Order: sequence, then structure tokens, then C-alpha cells
Amino acid sequence: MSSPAHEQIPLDFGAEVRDALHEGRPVVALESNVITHGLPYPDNAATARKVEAAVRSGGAVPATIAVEGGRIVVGMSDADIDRFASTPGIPKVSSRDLPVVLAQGGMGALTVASSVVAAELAGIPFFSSAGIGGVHRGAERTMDVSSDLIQFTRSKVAVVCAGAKKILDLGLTLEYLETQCVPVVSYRSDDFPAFYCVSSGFRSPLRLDDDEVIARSIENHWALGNHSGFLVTTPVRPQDAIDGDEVDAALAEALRAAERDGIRGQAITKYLMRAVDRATEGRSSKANMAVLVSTAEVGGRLAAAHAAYRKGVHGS
Ligand code: PSU
Ligand code: MN
Repeated sequence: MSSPAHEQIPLDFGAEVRDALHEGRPVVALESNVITHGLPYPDNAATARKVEAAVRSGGAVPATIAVEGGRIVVGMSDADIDRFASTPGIPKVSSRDLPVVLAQGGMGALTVASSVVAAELAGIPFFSSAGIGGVHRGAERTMDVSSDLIQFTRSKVAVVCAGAKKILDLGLTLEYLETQCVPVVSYRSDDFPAFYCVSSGFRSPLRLDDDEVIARSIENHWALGNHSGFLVTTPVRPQDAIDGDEVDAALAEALRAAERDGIRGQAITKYLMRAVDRATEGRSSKANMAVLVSTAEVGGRLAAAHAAYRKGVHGS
């Protein structure tokens, strides 16, 4: 049963997404913040379209989510994507910003956290993005923990990702998810991946290789009464990856420079990413686009397996 508040948020479904949800066909929710804040125009628009195509080739319908005119758009059109990709200054909207941006009526680009909120409202049980937010390095002093992690403890949406970037403290990120009882399963690999690196150096708590077992595990998680997410990781393809040691070396240097120059808070992520980009001579941004696409393909495939499993169980 839906809560009364649920009914009051206007959702604008793309026709294809609405039909798919009606028929119990697989849909994968996708974030829009990566379009507006992750990559420059026109790479961002081209990548967003490739990500949608990858979800389709995995066997599901893509639903890229944003906010505009006081409504949540669930399934942006190509024209929407191009407009968001090319309009400067669209705010990054996380979970806590969502009520205000909806009330104000402007455009908003949704992070992983707010996309998961929207996906649950829309009845989409799957979300995919290459890099999730996590616990930042130095969080014991700064308390900088991405609200993506907190949202995973509150929304019943399975998240397919390529882990998180090495600029974060991935050990603490895994600890947080364990403490909060959010399952972390690596799909067909042993390690927790690190975005454009195949491995973070941390072993994954769980490994599953079978799509249907993953689908059943997700349903079990919810059947057990957990009102929370389920993380499935899939690593970047080796041919697209950047060597972890190379990233570590670039990061160590960048972290020293950041400390020296007093860079912190909101500014730190972009600063570190730029430094890694320079050190890898632009290869990291190529790897960035590749991992967004390959993760989406796996997201589509697992969403398809999940929808098929639900149909089998409920016989609809
Ligand atoms: N990680 C990436 N690229 C990104 C983000 C994370 O590799 O673009 C974005 C996502 O939208 C994610 C958000 O939800 O940053 C997390 O931001 P914060 O750490 O401020 O919660
Ligand atoms: Mn933060």
C-alpha cells in the first residue's frame, strides 16, 4: 500500500517505461547527475545515450530520472537528456534537496541517492550507475559520508554499480554497508571493484555468478522484511581499466597537494579527479565513459533476470 505522501509527488513517466512497468517487464533507473556534473558536453549526452542503449542490450528498458517543473521525470527523452547535458548550472539534487527543488519547480539533476528515492516511488526495483558515493577519506574528522550510502539503508531498490572511486575510503565504505545490513555481492568476481580499476584491493563480502540466484537473493532480502537496498558490483572490463597502482600513485600526490593548498569539503572530489585525469593523460575519462556503459549493460541483464524471476514466482 502506498502512503498518502507518495500520491502527491507528480511522476511523469516516459511512455515506454510506463508500459514496461505495467507489463512487469524489466526497467533500470539511471541517474542524471552524472550527465550534468560527471562529464563535459557533448560527451555527457553521448554517454547517456550509450548507457541507455547498453541497458536495452542487457534486456531492460532504461529510465533516466531528473526533476523539472515540480515533477519527477521517470524516463527522460533524448531531447530531455540533451537539454540537461547542455544547460549550465543545473543543481546537483541529493535526497534531502529533492523536496525543495520539487517545491521550487526548477530543473534538478539527481544523484544516486535521490534517483533511488524516485525509483522506489515509481515502482522500479533496479538502479544502475558506475560509481556510487561512499565514505570519504578523512571522514573520521570531516564526517563526509555520501548520502548515497544512507539512502541504500532506506529504499528497496537493488543497485548495480562498478563500486566506488579510489578517492574514497573504500574500506570504511564496506564497513558502513556491513553495519547497516546492506548486502554487497560481487557478480562473477572476487573483489570489490573501484570504478575504473578492476579491484579496490578489498575482497567482496559475497560473490555470486548466477543471475537467477542474484534475483532470488534480492527478493529474499525484501521478503525478510528489510526496507533497504541490495548492492551488486560488476567490475570495469579489463581492456577499459586503469591500473590501480597508477591511480594510487596519482592520488597520493594529489592528496598531498590538496592538504598543502587547503582544498577540502565540496571542492575535494573534483580536485582529485582532475589530478588523476592529468596523471593518466586523459585515459581516466575514457575509462570513465567505458565503465558507465559496461555497468549499465550488466544492470539491464540482472534487471531482466529479476523480472523473469518475479514473473515465475507470481505467475503473472
Ligand atoms: N561517483 C562518481 N561519479 C559521480 C558521482 C559519484 O564516480 O558523478 C556522483 C553521483 O551522482 C553520486 C554523487 O550519487 O556523486 C555522490 O555525491 P556525494 O559524495 O556528494 O554524496
Ligand atoms: Mn559529501
